[in-house]
Amino acid sequence: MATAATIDRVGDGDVEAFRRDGALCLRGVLSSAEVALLTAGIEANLAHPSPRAKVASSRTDPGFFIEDFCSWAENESYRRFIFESRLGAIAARLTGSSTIRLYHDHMLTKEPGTRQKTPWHQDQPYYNIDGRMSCSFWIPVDAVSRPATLEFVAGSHLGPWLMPRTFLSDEARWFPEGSLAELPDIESRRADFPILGWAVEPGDVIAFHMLALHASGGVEPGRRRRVFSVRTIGDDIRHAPRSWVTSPEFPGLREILPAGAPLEHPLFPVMWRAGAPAG
Ligand SMILES: O=C(O)CCC(=O)C(=O)O
Repeated sequence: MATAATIDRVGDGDVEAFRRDGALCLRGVLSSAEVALLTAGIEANLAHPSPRAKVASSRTDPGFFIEDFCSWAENESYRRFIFESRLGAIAARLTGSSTIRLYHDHMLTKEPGTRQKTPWHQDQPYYNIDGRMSCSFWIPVDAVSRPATLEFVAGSHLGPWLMPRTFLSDEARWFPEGSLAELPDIESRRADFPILGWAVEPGDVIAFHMLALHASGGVEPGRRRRVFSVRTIGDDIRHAPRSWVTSPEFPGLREILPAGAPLEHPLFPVMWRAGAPAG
């Protein structure tokens, strides 16, 4: 799938930006065939959501925000996209890892006119993993405007873990109340934070660290915002079973993979390994 036009897109400056800011936009990384493959995967997913799918907008929202998780094993287009694109190689370069595994996939579609914003949060406190070598990709198959796109607080991935809460009802269902610092009120003091964000086109990919604080806007009437996220993990990531239900959940994993173990398990297949022949 990777073509001459899609290779050698990640330079030293990109690696520096990822490590300094915790997020960067890589332009034109995907070919039109890869975007078409991913679009087919998202449409198949929307037509047949898994039992893990969640509606993340309220009933009164004029649009609709739907998320689904961990669908790669049953969605052939997702599977081909994840394992045949250069995302694994890019994650290896950005994180400095010798092996990149898939952690999970996450579809996030906002239909036209969705008002529901995605509140500021870090991803890793919702997960069952410790370690720093992480790279998630936020991959739109539709053009996304600057007001609707994913935004980041630059450098926040270097700071502490912050309290994860439910997006709609603001409840602490993961770490117990008081056990992590609360998020600052970024929206009411935006000028005080180094906020990054990029309007994006199909083919562009946003890469970010799982501790980077991020949020997104609603979408304009008449514009869909279909996004697929590929979450990848590198060399130092370890299993951190929790006493609560993580998002996403990996049922039964705690019984077979001890705390502190690398995620060397078929649930987390290798996407890229140093020295392996290109596929
Ligand atoms: O797409 C969105 O609105 C939110 C995305 C997000 O939070 C993520 O990919 O971790």
